[in-house]
Amino acid sequence: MLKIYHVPGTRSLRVIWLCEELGLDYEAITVDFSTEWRMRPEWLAMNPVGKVPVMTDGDLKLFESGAMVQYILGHYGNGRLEPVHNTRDHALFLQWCWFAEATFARPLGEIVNHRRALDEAHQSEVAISEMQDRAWLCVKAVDEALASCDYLVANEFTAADIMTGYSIFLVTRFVPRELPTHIGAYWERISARPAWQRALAQ
Ligand SMILES: N[C@@H](CCC(=O)N[C@@H](CS)C(=O)NCC(=O)O)C(=O)O
Repeated sequence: MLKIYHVPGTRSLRVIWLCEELGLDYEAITVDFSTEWRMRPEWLAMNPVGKVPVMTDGDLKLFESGAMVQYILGHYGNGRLEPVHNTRDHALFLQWCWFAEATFARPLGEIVNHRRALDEAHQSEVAISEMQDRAWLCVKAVDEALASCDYLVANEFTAADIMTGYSIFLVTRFVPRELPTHIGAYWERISARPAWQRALAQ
């Protein structure tokens, strides 16, 4: 069975959301998010940089949320929630999946890290605002992509919406600005999905 090492509010939500959408059996194991706990040799053996999530399937261990999503689609998806491989739509699907983590979630994660790692006297509102601006460029890119469609790829809900949806969730928590029209409606649409609601409740 898939075991997902989970901390509420973190990227493990992507993996749980996907399992819920696909109706897969999985075990969510909630772990401690303190730096002390994550930097213990036992956890570093699970994730070499001491982050979450981690997912195991038998003796396979993965420590990148996007890789977990692609592995689950490949092994248990039966073609659901992704376009046919080696098509133009699949290329766009890969682009949005990577964009969601490598470009969009990056400044948002750094806002969280900045606030957690530094005491208040050393936190820089200028640095945080710069990271929020970087995230906002991504918000605008997603907004524009959704101007004439309901979902990012082939106008159907796919795992690219799960990857991106989690990044938008971070925006709603760490960037105090109102989402533009299209991405705002999209977030309402995808966050109303029962599978996301069940993931959030874990
Ligand atoms: N690219 C990694 C990022 C993992 C990551 O940054 N996880 C956050 C929680 S969502 C974390 O563990 N942060 C603690 C830290 O960086 O110290 C992924 O997608 O799994």
